[in-house]
Amino acid sequence: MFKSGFVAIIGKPNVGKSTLLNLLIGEKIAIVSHKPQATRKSVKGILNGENYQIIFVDTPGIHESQKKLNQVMRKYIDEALEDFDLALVMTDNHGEIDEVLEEYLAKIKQKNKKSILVINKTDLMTKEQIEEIKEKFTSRANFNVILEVSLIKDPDAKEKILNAILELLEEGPKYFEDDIISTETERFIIAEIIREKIMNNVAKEIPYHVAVTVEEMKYREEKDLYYIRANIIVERRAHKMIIIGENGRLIKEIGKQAREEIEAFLKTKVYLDLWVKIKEHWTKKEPLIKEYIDPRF
Ligand SMILES: Nc1nc2c(ncn2[C@@H]2O[C@H](COP(=O)(O)OP(=O)(O)OP(=O)(O)O)[C@@H](O)[C@H]2O)c(=O)[nH]1
Ligand SMILES: [Mg+2]
Repeated sequence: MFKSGFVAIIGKPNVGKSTLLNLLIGEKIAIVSHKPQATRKSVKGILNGENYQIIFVDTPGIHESQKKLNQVMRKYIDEALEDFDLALVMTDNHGEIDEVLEEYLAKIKQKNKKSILVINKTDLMTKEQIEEIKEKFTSRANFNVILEVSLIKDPDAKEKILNAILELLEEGPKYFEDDIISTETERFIIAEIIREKIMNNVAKEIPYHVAVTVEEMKYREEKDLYYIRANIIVERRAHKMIIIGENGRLIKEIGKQAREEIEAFLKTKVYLDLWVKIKEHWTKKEPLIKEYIDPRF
């Protein structure tokens, strides 16, 4: 029997959803940050086995805020929960459940879909804390399976989660060709790699006002490298100055880290040309948000 299905990965920000997607797929397709709200749109990853195909949908962390950018991000979570076969609800050592997460748990229940609770980051928890979190979640929703893992410390975390998913998935068709691991474009993944380096190198709130778009990407045969030109879009002049840094030091470091990772991703040499542009109030304007966070628009 061939099994397949769409698995929506949902949870509060920073619980490890994107870490899980990358672990399951075996390649880095989603960015990871110690800062919350790293993921801004849903990212699909496809895992093929001999008798199965699983399409994982990583989503932005569930978070209540009236800010326009957050509202657009929420739409991606809603979209992922429009049509799915199994929900993988993830939490971490904080075990946070708030009203919005409860809304989504209710939605899963109402759709009568199967679900798995993954309690992640057990490396940071005592047994008692794990039990407390388990109780908190099971008193609010029914899960078919509950798993306790540390994605970064348990060598068998991937196998545990994958086996639980395969148990619950039903017979289904192959939706994608075998050689596709993601439906995201190269340009999107490259822009995200750059944004990840900004998130992890630039202090405080600034990364929340930053978007990255890849404007040009071409192979230069004579030099045997990819020329990639990307814009780092900020809202204010002060943010531009901070990202550039004294004598351009910070942007150089961001560029170096991003280039190395893009080279590993494309498996070629890369010349990365970064430009910081100011677009006032872009995080308040829906058409601009969509254009900047999702190359489909
Ligand atoms: N200690 C510990 N940290 C972990 C574990 N799994 C993931 N992390 C870290 O948790 C942070 C958040 O991980 P992400 O995968 O970006 O979390 P996310 O849920 O996708 O976050 P958003 O995209 O913001 O919603 C990163 O710094 C990860 O390295 C774990 O098992 N233990
Ligand atoms: Mg994420």
